[in-house]
Amino acid sequence: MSKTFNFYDFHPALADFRAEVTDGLRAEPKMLSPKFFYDKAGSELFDAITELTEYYPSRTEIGILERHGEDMARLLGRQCLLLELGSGSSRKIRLLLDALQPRVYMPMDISREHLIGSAEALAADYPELEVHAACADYSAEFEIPYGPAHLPRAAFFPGSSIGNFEPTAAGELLQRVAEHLGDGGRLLIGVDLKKDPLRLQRAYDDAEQVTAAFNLNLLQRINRELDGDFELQQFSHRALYNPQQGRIEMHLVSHVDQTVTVAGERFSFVAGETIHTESSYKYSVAEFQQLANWAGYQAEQVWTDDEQLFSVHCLRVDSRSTGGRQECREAVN
Ligand code: AVJ
Repeated sequence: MSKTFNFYDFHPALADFRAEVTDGLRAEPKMLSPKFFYDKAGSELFDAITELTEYYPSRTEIGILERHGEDMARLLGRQCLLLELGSGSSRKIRLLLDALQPRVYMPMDISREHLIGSAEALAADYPELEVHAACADYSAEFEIPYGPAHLPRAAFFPGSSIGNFEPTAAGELLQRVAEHLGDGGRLLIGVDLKKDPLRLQRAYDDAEQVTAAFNLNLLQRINRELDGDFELQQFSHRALYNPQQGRIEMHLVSHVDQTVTVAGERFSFVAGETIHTESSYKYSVAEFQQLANWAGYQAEQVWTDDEQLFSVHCLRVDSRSTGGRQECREAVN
């Protein structure tokens, strides 16, 4: 076992899940946040997605990390406190640990069981490393539960999970991360690139229907945790690329007119109506650098694969670089 393994539980309360879901189902159009995908079954389905032929992001990012990990480690600096947002199975960080040798690794994820299992396994494999795992929703304000002031800070935010946020919210999240890092701190972040819409669409609507199961699992979770009565056969998965917004959208489409009860409240659907369950924004390198600039970072380096499918950016917190007056939306459009 490693020197230190600590676990901090800031998992959102069931009451918050209930309030967000019922608000989202009352809204027009209906929507649910993709952060709710990741219960135990959802995290396992997501791991299965990363193995699919069609889903290029994970394997492409891993290829970039394998190829350029040494350079990345040099930029981030040894002996740092390393925060990871959305650490999931902590598979990618392993590619950097030998070169980076951080003092403290602080994985943060909303999926509690998945986080504990992965962080414990990592702590066992790296006995010199102090591991402080935090179950938290990083889309809201979040705390750094353990932060010795003398350690330089870095953050890792892989997988293009930043794409789940509307550009304005993405900029605000990057700003909050910058505040935690402090001036001179570095953020290594994976960002999926704009590309052929058909390729994108296939990545989110695979032949084996794993992504469909991942999307529909959200209804099952609501049935179980919020006493819902969604009939899963009455909904289907839809993924489409929205070129105006530069994002993949995932929806659950109601096959028929129907009424569903969740947490004692009734919600009506007309045939063809959808629940918008996820957006996954895609950025060109220049668009993302502009967003980063707006959030108070200097773009330091960017790595891509040969096919230009995916990018990994190294950003340096530089509070003078903020494009503060400019609207974040403008920065990316
Ligand atoms: C984990 C948010 C990066 O947007 O590609 C995969 C989630 N959704 N297939 C993504 C996801 C459908 C994934 N992120």
